[in-house]
Amino acid sequence: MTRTAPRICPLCEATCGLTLTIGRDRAIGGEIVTAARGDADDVFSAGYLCPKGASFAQLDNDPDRLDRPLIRRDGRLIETDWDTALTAAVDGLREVISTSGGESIGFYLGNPSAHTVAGTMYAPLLIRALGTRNVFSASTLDQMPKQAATGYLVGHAGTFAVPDLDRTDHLVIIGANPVVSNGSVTTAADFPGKLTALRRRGGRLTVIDPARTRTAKLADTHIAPRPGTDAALLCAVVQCLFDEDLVADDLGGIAAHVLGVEALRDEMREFTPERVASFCGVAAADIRALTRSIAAAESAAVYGRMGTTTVQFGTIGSWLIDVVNILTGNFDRPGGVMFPLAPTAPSPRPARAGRGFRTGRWRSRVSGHAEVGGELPAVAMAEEFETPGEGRLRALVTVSGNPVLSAPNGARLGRALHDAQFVVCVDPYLNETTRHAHVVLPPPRPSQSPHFDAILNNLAVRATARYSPPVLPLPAGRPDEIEIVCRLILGLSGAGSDADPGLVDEQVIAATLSKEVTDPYSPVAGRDVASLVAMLPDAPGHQRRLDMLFRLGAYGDAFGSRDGLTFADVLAAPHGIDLGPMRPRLPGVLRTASGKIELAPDPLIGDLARLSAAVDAGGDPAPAADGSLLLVGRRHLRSNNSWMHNLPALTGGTNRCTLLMHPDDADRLGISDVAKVRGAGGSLTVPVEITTDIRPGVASLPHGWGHDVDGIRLGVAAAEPGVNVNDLNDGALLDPLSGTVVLNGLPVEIAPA
Ligand SMILES: Nc1nc2c(c(=O)[nH]1)N[C@H]1C(S)=C(S)[C@@H](COP(=O)(O)OP(=O)(O)OC[C@H]3O[C@@H](n4cnc5c(=O)[nH]c(N)nc54)[C@H](O)[C@@H]3O)O[C@H]1N2
Ligand SMILES: Nc1nc2c(c(=O)[nH]1)N[C@H]1C(S)=C(S)[C@@H](COP(=O)(O)OP(=O)(O)OC[C@H]3O[C@@H](n4cnc5c(=O)[nH]c(N)nc54)[C@H](O)[C@@H]3O)O[C@H]1N2
Ligand code: SF4
Ligand SMILES: [Mo]
Repeated sequence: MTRTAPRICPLCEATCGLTLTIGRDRAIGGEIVTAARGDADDVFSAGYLCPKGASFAQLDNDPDRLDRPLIRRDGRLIETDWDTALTAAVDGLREVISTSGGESIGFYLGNPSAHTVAGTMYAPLLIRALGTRNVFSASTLDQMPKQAATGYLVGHAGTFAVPDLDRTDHLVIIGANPVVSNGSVTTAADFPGKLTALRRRGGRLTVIDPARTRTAKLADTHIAPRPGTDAALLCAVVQCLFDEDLVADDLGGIAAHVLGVEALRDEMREFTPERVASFCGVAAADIRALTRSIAAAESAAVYGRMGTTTVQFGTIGSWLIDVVNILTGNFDRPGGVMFPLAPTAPSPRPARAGRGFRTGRWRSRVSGHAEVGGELPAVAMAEEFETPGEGRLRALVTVSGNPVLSAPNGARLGRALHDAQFVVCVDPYLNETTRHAHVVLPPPRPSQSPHFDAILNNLAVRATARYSPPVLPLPAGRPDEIEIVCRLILGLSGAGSDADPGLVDEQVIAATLSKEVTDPYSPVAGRDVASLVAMLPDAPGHQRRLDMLFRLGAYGDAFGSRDGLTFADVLAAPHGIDLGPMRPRLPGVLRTASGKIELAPDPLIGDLARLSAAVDAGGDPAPAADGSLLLVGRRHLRSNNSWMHNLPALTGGTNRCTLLMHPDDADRLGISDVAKVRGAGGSLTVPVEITTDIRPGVASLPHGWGHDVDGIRLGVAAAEPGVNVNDLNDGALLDPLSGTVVLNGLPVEIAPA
């Protein structure tokens, strides 16, 4: 007997609806997931899935997944029971707090947390309970520059404008490969299909990428710049818009909400296409043609990702992308870039001046890196452990992170964790990072966990309300990830790790509603908190919170005072509820101090001098005979950062850890099959693939590999370990405005092995 159940895929930002097949497994005498296919009825993804989603069953049943918690005894990690593990975790952390203070605990939040209820709705509460400002995450290996740029522009670092993929006439993709990544900081299922649809309706696709990626191969125009130079190229686009009088009349209708156009014009004056051309490795005529094609399009959306953020000028590059959208009249309008409105986001309030966005509210102890978005650079973790003195890190809590592989200089971090007083990892695998833990608390299988995209819905190109309850029951006494995190929170707060985890939710509910009822613009203004709480369902805490958020949100029933969504409605719609396309949201979303879009904020303008100096120094040196190349990253459709190399369905074939090089470079350096690559952080010997799909002077190596260390339990991955590209990187090159490390455009030396 088999049955099926819908489940939103947790494996990337596309949030596809899956249909899981569930059957009895004779060996375990219970139900397991046996297959996954796309859910044709899902209101968001309409049946799309990729190979990762299709391997859901293998992921769920991976024999290397930890079922029981681990605790370190006499130097070895051994299995234990949940009460012992949770008590040990809380006691160990409290001990560090009492002897060295809360600041001596670091917290690292990894990528999969963006896809779990525990990560999105509970991890922030755990950070608060730890009481530390030493917070690190994958954001400073990823999109923090976009957050900072957005913060300066609109006053809030989480209010992103995303490309209106379904309606745009010209999509300009810079430094992203959504045909492989399935999109990022833009949630859209079937990104490849949307690109095809764009072409079919007569629209244009431009891709700017030093590699001729699968996305670039779909483009009408592919521009291959030198890595790390997009900010200069975008300055030239802006300069050209002003110079050729291509700025949209009234900025497409939003000029009243925009400050700083003239200041920006002055700042861009020197960045002519002719000046930046050799630095960018792009002909001035091509930059002018690009500019004119964006300005001439009925609608256009410029979209940038990893290739524009994890670079030396990441924040100004991210800023300039939206500057181009704004100047060409494509900001906050259909077909341009727009602000999504998720069903659990607070319902829109009238425009008001806010506090604006600031960084540097605190600084890292050793290098003095500025705090950005409440975080310090992930690459600063190791030195914070190593360097003696007041405030030294002595403990680390990780939730869904593998920074030893995913961050530069992981070997150094690994040594620091090995010597740390206490390390707690909430993670289902014993891997390169968690092998250093004193306690490992594994979440259950995805099939045993609920799913709701509390973060990604805020980035979705179309609003939907979708929730997946757990598909399979938890074994008795086995906490889910929400309970694991709640029990840590309660243990740290002194309530005891055995207190009712629902207390955490009730506190959030009480605090949220108390604030809402006193806000004159809230849909529940003036109402009685206790009577609102009484309307929430008798259900698990996270469902009570979701019910509250839906009912307070733009599509909600305002706790019975209007027609609208409740959690019960969403639960009753297993394939989701469609809430329509994005709608204009200016000026309501603005929270800058001026209450306007601040087009030329001081910190960004200030960083232009650094860019200008790089342009002057840069030029396009003929590829040096000594083998200096710029290294970029790449992703594979059947890979997911560092943690999905353990599934047989996803390994082998083209999913290999190889160095891509252009034949001109390979010939010049005498490289045919294996190369030695040296960076500031170390060197690696790597198999080479020679291809014209990469710009001369550039090489590409994927990340997340290097599973050849002792003490991990990843049998499949260890059989084909690959090398860890981040061992080449000493983490010293950062985008100063966001603390984000350079992962793309890293200088390396390449020689035959
Ligand atoms: N050179 C280079 N380095 C890069 C990048 C690059 O392009 N080039 N990309 C960067 C980017 S964009 C990112 S986001 C980071 C990612 O880096 P991280 O976020 O640090 O780590 P991941 O490699 O995604 O590892 C995820 C961890 O989460 C665990 N996990 C999986 N599912 C769950 C779950 O449901 N719950 C919990 N608690 N844990 C879970 C896995 O076992 C694994 O240990 O890597 C960055 N590193
Ligand atoms: N299959 C798969 N999907 C994934 C992931 C995965 O590991 N595998 N990871 C997920 C995560 S965590 C993220 S953050 C997203 C990332 O999603 P994307 O950003 O779409 O993915 P990347 O492959 O990193 O694309 C970056 C592109 O930038 C190019 N590039 C490098 N340097 C430069 C530069 O200086 N300028 C320009 N213009 N381009 C440059 C690279 O050649 C590459 O094609 O993908 C997510 N989806
Ligand atoms: S694109 Fe693939 S990994 Fe991403 S959500 Fe869809 S099925 Fe899952
Ligand atoms: Mo990422």
